[in-house]
Amino acid sequence: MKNSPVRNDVDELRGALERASFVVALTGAGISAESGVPTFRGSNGLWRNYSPEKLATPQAFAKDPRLVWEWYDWRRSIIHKAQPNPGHLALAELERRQNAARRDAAGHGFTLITQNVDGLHDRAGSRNTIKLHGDLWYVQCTGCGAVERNQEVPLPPDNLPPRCRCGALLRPAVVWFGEPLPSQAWERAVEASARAELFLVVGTSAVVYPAAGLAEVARQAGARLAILNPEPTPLDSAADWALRGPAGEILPRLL
Ligand code: BV8
Ligand code: ZN
Repeated sequence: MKNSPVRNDVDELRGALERASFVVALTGAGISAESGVPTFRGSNGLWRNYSPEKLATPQAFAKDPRLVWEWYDWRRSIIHKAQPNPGHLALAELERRQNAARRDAAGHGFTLITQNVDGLHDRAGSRNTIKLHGDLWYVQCTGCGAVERNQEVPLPPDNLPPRCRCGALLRPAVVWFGEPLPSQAWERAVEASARAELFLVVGTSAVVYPAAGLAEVARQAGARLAILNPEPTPLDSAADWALRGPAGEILPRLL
């Protein structure tokens, strides 16, 4: 546990960011909140009074694939209209700066790890993003395993749940509760977190594992931790900085 008080100084964190050679950012649904995308556990996250934890499971899909697809279709229609916000854009700019610095000094770099499935980091220009929980713009066949991009919004109601050419049900290519994370993404995320000098945790309630555990991997390896969230999180007490505010406001001030 940390003994010095947690600091909330943006200028100090900006200084640490400028000096850091390898930076990692872990993002959650909160970074997309200012783009109008409901968060998982926030008050506006509910859909027809279902809790996401109940819908984002293989059991819910097995029981009622149409209901689960109606939820994803609703989220896809919101995300389709949403725009990346200054928080997404700032992380894309940070990646460009860190990579430019890398050309001068070895070891410089930046890795973005996201729990989000909305694709807004891609649309903001982030390049080497590790998607721990998949991407709702891809579908996966429960029969033949084929994975393909599907950006149809809305999905035709008479074709819900959608089916593969092989006849089996298609599912969103995302990780549900109780399912393992894609091993390659997870290994890359652990490797980057263990190299980080500075680990930013942006817009996540840090309750979902193993994703939230990456902050501990980084801290154990000597990284300093900065939490950016309007609300307190379980990681705050272990953090060097806890900046209380929206990501769209704080991240641009760090550049
Ligand atoms: C696994 C994809 C093992 C789908 C998601 C008991 C039973 C079963 C499982 C478990 C259990 N106890 C623990 C577990 C493990 C479970 C887990 O952690 N559960 C939690 C709820 C306790 N984890 C799993 O099941 C994982 N798999 O463990 O597998 C295994 C291993 C081998 C073999 C077999 C099995 C899989 C977890 C992945 C689940 N899928 N999403 C989809 O999106 O549809 S997780 C889901 O939660 C989203 O990805 C989301 O990103 C993620 C985390 O939530 P947050 O991003 O943090 O969002 P949230 O709404 O919670 O918070 C938003 C935050 O933003 C808030 O703090 C808010 O203050 C802040 N905010 C708001 N506005 C702003 C802001 N911040 C900044 N700026 C703003 N403007
Ligand atoms: Zn198929």
